[in-house]
Amino acid sequence: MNNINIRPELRQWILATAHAGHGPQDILCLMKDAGYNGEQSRRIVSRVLNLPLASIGQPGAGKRTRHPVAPQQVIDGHAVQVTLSVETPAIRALQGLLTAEECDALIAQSRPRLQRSLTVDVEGRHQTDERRTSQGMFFRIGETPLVQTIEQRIAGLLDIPVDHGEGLQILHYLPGQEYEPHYDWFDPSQPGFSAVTARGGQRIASVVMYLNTPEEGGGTGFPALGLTVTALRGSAVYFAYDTGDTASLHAGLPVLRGEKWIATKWLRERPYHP
Ligand SMILES: O=C(O)CCC(=O)C(=O)O
Repeated sequence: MNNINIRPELRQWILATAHAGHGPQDILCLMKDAGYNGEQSRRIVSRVLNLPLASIGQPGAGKRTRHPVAPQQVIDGHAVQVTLSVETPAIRALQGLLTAEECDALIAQSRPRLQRSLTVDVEGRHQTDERRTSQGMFFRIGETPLVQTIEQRIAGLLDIPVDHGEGLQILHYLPGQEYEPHYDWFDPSQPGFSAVTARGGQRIASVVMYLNTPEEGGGTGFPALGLTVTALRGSAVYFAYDTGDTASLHAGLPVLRGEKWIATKWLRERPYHP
């Protein structure tokens, strides 16, 4: 390792890429695309960024969330019950994450701003997509006192700083609308991967909060596990994943009667500054 010879241009590129917000994992992927050997890249990145070799390229190199522990977590005086736990992948059904008043206020504040929901294509561009037929909108981080309160509650519950979160997203589904099975992590083999992970790195966990109770349907399904979490006002499902974790496949199941409102929080391994 001491004899490793690193070209000055490569050293400079690694430092600039790290400075732009990419973690060691992203840098390894880019080096792999450029034809570098995996073990050699780990040693070079470890040396240039002055990080222990053991922490480079291993799962969990970025910040991870702490999974809530049953039966209850109290965050700043607000009690959240853990009513279901799956260990692999880590999934928790959480009761009482939001109060009824908070749910109603989020619906009222977001309703005038709803637009057709989008997905991210393989190039990292936003597109309308027949697999996702809801309407939605994003709050900016800390946009309102209520949004701030919820962001801080999630950060406390999962032990991850608020700035690792993407803006809170509100979604509204009518009967027949759904989000077909998908992953929330970004696929490193897609050409748009570096663009979508340039800020904040990879997604590591999601929290889907139910703002109302649909009359029928509209749960969140995990088809690889045969699990459906029922959408109940004020409750939520939290799930964490590694890149490539196929068990985290999930879907917003079609609403059969009534409507469904949710708030989604996606969390990144590093600070996400829009
Ligand atoms: O609607 C749901 O229950 C899940 C939503 C979802 O998977 C997403 O927004 O990524």
